[in-house]
Amino acid sequence: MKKTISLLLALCITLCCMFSVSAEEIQYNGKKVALKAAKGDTVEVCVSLGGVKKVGGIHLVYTFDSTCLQYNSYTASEGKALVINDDTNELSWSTLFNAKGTDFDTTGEIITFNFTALSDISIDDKKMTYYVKEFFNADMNDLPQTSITVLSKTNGETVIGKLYGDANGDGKISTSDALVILRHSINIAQIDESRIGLCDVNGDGKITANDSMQITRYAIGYKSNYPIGEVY
Ligand SMILES: [Ca+2]
Ligand SMILES: [Ca+2]
Repeated sequence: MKKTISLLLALCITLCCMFSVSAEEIQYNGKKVALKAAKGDTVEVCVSLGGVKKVGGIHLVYTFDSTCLQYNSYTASEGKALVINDDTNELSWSTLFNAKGTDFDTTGEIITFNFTALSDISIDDKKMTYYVKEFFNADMNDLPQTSITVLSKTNGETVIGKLYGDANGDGKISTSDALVILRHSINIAQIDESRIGLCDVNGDGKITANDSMQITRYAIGYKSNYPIGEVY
């Protein structure tokens, strides 16, 4: 019975989402990179891009805590410049893609920064952030399609970060998370205490069906104005 109610609610949410598309803005301000390492570990920070059609280029800036991370080198399949500002501990990377208007899409890692951990780093620490300083020759209407994914690997193993909206803790955002939140909001089941903080994705201080709906929208492919899928 509970399962049937849940499925019906999930179906309602999905249908609502399909008829409520709105213009959404791109927001890339100081996103946290999930890191987890022990002193001496090799830490790689890998960047992937998707949907960059009609974007001429991109300039990303990373800020990191140099007391616990030592920058070593980078490898890039695309890239024109890398500047390290020692005063601010900023790594800067720019690339120029194909001319505006041509189809260009890339999957996989396009640049990887290599670090050594100088001390232990917990998954909850905020030791590195990144933001997009500039898009070159970009059509603003196309930017909402552009996705930037930054993952870290410690000794070759991908670090699974705590993500906003990941109510079931599997490291991904899916409609299952929306269902977990919906069940919690109507008191059918409780969310694990360690993940409660991830579930108020619209930031209104409550966990409600609206959080569930926002996650469903995200999971079925809509960009969100809320930090769903971002590292907590
Ligand atoms: Ca999940
Ligand atoms: Ca909420």
